[in-house]
Amino acid sequence: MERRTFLKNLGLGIAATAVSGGSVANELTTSKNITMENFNTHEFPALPYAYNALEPYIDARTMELHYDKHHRTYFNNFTAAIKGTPLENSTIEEIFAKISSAGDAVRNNGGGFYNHVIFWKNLSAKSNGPSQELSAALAKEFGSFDKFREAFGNSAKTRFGSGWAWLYLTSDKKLAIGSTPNQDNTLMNVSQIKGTPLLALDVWEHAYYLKYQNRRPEYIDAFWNVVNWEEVSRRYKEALK
Ligand code: MN3
Repeated sequence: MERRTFLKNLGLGIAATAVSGGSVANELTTSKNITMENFNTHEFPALPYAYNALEPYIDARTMELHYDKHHRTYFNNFTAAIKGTPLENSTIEEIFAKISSAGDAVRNNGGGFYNHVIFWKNLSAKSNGPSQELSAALAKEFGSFDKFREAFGNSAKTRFGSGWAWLYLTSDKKLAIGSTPNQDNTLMNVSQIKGTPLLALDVWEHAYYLKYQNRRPEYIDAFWNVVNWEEVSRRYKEALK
């Protein structure tokens, strides 16, 4: 099967768009509910690879439970929580911009739904480096690529309890690193750190406990082997517009 067809069958509008340009892009951007990452709030997207694709860094059993149980439950609960509310047909950005008035069920499950979609897409068995553009911006902001990784890793390692580490672009187009608790993210009006998410790392125990038990730092170090820099670079370019 051709790559494009394969990706399309998986429901990966973005990847197909990136490969083909043109007609698919037009089709997707005409829908009001689909935004920067072609994010459809009414659809549970397919995992963009097999459960075992990220072995040995992230094991197949963890991926299966994480995607098919944890992530799916967030989606189902989000769908139930937002149904019949004024935000039901809003974009995910609009929902997060008003999240303080949407209630805890929408906040926790909407965040859980969205954050994992970003997370799956920024992982890949084939991990290259960032684009020249992003690479230069990371070096400028953090000193070097290694220093960026160290700062991001520290943010992930020091998040107390459950949450997420982020590389994000602030409204004044600066790269920044930070973490959010629970299923919050940088698009939420309640978040202390705000901007467009570029790279996400799930540091809930369910993301690593089967393989790494309590050794979160080992999981974080392994994560760098499976970062989909192509996707992170695409998001950066998109967010700069
Ligand atoms: Mn998770």
